[in-house]
Amino acid sequence: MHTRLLTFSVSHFSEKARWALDANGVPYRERPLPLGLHVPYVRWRAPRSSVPVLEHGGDVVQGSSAILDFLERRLGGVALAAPEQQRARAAELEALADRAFGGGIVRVLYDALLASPDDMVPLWAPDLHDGAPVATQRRLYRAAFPWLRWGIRRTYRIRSDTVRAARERLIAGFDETDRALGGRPYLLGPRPTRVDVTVAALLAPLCRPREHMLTWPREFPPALTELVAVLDRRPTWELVLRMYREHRATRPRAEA
Ligand SMILES: N[C@@H](CCC(=O)N[C@@H](CS)C(=O)NCC(=O)O)C(=O)O
Repeated sequence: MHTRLLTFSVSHFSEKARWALDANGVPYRERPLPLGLHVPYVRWRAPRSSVPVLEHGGDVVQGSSAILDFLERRLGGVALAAPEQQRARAAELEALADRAFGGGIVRVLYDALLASPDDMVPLWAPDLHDGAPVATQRRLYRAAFPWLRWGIRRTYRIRSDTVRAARERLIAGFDETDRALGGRPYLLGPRPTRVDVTVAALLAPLCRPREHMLTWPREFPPALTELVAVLDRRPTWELVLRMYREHRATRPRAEA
């Protein structure tokens, strides 16, 4: 039966789904979609335009958490399942991470990085050595950059007030996940679960773990450098780096 994951290479919610599929050894093909043109393609198959979308036989599942649920319930992929008695807590923490880190990172990072096509274009069209015509894609993204920047700012409602609120939510999210860790190795205790994968995948664009398949900009603009100074070395940040180092070393690395 064919299993296909529709993504953007750069999408951190797609990374969450990709990681869960990989961790469970589920064979699938990834179809990274071109930014902007993804809208009609995804809407033709699913209710909204967002990725990730999992297609498995006749089933179409949209949204990273729904994909992880489908993986557990329908494909027997329980490697990252939360222990039965902690299911409610797991759902609560995953929702917090989706909101504070998933939503927060998009606004804060795009607001800063959309200033420079040199930062963004290699992330939209990474060289993953898969034969994709990367040079052509990059040329097209560069040509369409002003239009894409406008569309992204509009889609995610990126304005100074929403970016400020996203930054605050992001920091408050760290407060909560630091507290939840409480000195333990993982958010629900002694072994990693989908909650840790969610936090790691969604914060990766900020924490920039070396094992990530994308090469994030080493030099951040000042707004992001300041945010990094507030958050690095905190337990949640350490968790992200450790999750990638110890549980995600299998992906090919992209050249910027
Ligand atoms: N709650 C969704 C959020 C997905 C999401 O925001 N996806 C972004 C990429 S990271 C996207 O597809 N944005 C473009 C669009 O919505 O058309 C999930 O968990 O999958």
